[in-house]
Amino acid sequence: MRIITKKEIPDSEITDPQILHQRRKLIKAILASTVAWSSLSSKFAASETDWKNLSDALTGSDKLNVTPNDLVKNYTNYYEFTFNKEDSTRLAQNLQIDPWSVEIIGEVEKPLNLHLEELLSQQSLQEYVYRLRCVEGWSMVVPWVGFPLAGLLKRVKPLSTAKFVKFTSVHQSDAMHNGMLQWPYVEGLRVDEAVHPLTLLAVGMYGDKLPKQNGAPLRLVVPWKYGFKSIKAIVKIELLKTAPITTWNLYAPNEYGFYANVNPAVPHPRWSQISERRIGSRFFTPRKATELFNGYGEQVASMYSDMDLVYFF
Ligand SMILES: Nc1nc2c(c(=O)[nH]1)N[C@H]1C(S)=C(S)[C@@H](COP(=O)(O)O)O[C@H]1N2
Ligand SMILES: [Mo]
Repeated sequence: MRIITKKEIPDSEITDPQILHQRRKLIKAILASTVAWSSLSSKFAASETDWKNLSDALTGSDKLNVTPNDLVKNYTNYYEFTFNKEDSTRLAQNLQIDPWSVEIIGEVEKPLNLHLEELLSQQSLQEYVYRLRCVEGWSMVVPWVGFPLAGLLKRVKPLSTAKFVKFTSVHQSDAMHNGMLQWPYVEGLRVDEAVHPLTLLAVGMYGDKLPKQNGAPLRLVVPWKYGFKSIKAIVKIELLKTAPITTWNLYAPNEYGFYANVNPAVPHPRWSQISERRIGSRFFTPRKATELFNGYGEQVASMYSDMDLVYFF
C-alpha cells in the first residue's frame, strides 16, 4: 500500500528534522507488532519503496513544520476524563478500545454496524499533514493517518433527506469521571462539510496508530474548524434531517457555535481569536496571526459564501 504525503503546509513553516527518523523507527515497530489492531498494522505496512518515496518527499526543499510527536501526545484535550491537559493523557490509557465497532445509521439506505476492521477494509490510508487550531488559542501541525469521511458515508447510501451528520464518542463511565459536562461527547457537521475532501476520519498519526489520548481508535479531523469539532473515539455516526445538539453548544451556546469555523474576526466572548500560540515554538516566538478557516479558505470558503459568519459562528 502506498502512503502519500500531502503537502498542505507552506515552506515558511520550518521542519522538525527528527520526523523522518522517527517515522522510520515507528513503521518498523508497527511492522513488528502482531498484537491487537492487527488489521491496522497491515494497513500501515508500507513497502521499502513506499517509504523511500515518502522520505524523498520529506527531505525535499518543501519541508514541513510538523509539531514534535511528544508534544501532541502529551498535551491533549479529553474532557470526559478531566479538564487538565496532562492528566487526560494519563487517564485516557484506561479506555478499552479493542474490540471496537461503529454504527452508521439514520437517513441512509444501508445502515451499517461495522467492526473497526471491516470499516477499514475498504479504505486506503494516507497521511495528511494538517494544522489544528484549538478554540483556546493554541495550534499545532499534525501528520494524521486516515481517509476522507466521504468514502465511508458513500457506503451507507445517504438519502436525500440527510442534511446533517451527528457524531457520538464512546462513554465508558468506569474510566471517564469528569461530571462537569453531559456525556457522551457529541459533535456535528452539515452534510456538505462532512463529505468535503479535507474532512478525515483518522486512525493514526506520525505513521503510527492513534494514541488513546488523541482519540483512538477512530476520530474526526476537520482542519478548518476549531479543534472541539474534531471528536475523538467515535462509536456512532448518524445522518439527520436537522442539526444535532452538540456538547459545547449545549454547554455554552453563546461561546461555542455549531459551525465553529476558525475566524480571527469573531472573538470568543472571553478572549480574542486574532492570534494563536504554535505549540512547540520557543518562548519568545511571537504569536501567529490566526487565518480565516485556519488557512484552508481556498478549499472551503465556497461552502459559506451566502452565510453571515458572525451570526453563524
Ligand atoms: N470525545 C472528545 N473529543 C474531543 C475532545 C474531548 O474532550 N472529547 N476535545 C476536543 C478539543 S477541544 C480539541 S482542541 C481536540 C484536541 O485533539 P488532541 O487532544 O488530539 O490534540 O480534540 C477534540 N475532540
Ligand atoms: Mo479545543
